[in-house]
Amino acid sequence: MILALSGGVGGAKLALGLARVMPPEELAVIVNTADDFEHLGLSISPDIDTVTYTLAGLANRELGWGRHDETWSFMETMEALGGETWFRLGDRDIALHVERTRRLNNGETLSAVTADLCRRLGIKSRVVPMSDDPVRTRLRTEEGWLDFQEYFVRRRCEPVVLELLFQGAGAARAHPEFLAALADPSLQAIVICPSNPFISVEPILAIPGVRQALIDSPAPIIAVSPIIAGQAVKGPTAKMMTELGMDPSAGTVAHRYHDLLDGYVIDHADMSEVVSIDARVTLAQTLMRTMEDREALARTVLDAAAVLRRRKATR
Ligand code: FO1
Repeated sequence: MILALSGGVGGAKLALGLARVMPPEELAVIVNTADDFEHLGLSISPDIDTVTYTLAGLANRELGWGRHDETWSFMETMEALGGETWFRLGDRDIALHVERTRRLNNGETLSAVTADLCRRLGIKSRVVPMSDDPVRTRLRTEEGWLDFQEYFVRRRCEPVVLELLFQGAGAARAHPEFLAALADPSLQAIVICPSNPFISVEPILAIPGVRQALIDSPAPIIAVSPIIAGQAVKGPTAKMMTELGMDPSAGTVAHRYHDLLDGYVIDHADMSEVVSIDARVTLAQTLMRTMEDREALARTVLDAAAVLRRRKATR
């Protein structure tokens, strides 16, 4: 089995690559839920939806979120009625939010609803929320504290970020399937996808016991850099790093994961970073434009993990 930690668009791309180059039922994706929020009376889980739509082949690849087969009558009518339209909800997408909200209000857990919706969408891999307890990213900016989607969508990541807070992380319980996978001797690799380390990966690591369970796991941990030549492929990663006083580089991300990494995959453009990284580095093309790119990077990650597993076993 392969475990992938994912959030956002980059994570979903690699998760799809992995699901296509291995038996998809042997892949479990642990998804960040700290981007979740309540909006228009709906419980919205963007990173779960990005992975779900991507694995189901329904994702809008231009936007990086939502569905490709979308219409916008609901949003147009909300506009006409003076409702909130800064967070765009397509007509098909909104059915998912309405149905998930109904089931959560009926007392089902986020993971149970997610598993059932993925089954209905024909997804063979497991998509598991990092926790069924609420965790919410909040950002202290020069304009005060902002909820995540307020910062990310409404303000288009413009405010300068001074501090991040994962509200509720300290009281959240890692999902049992997540912890069971980490302890499973048949686990072949733990892949930290090329997601934003601050807003997609660190909320997962902030849950009590997760970091230690990762370190104790028999499986090697291999991350893919979300930064190529000092730039984020998508989203505010590099901007956040600079604002938080860090050098926006592949090496800095590796240092953020410090004691966790056995392996690290960086782009050929970042070859000079190799010397500063305390893990087994693999150079690859990490920009995923095509399906072939996604599959090639996934194969590279799995091959590197196989080498690391042999080394870990002999230690
Ligand atoms: N991102 C935007 O930049 N603008 C939007 O209007 C927007 C709507 C949206 C609706 C559903 C959904 O699942 C995601 C949506 N996103 C939108 C993306 C979302 O904010 C991000 O994918 C994550 O929160 C960050 O990874």
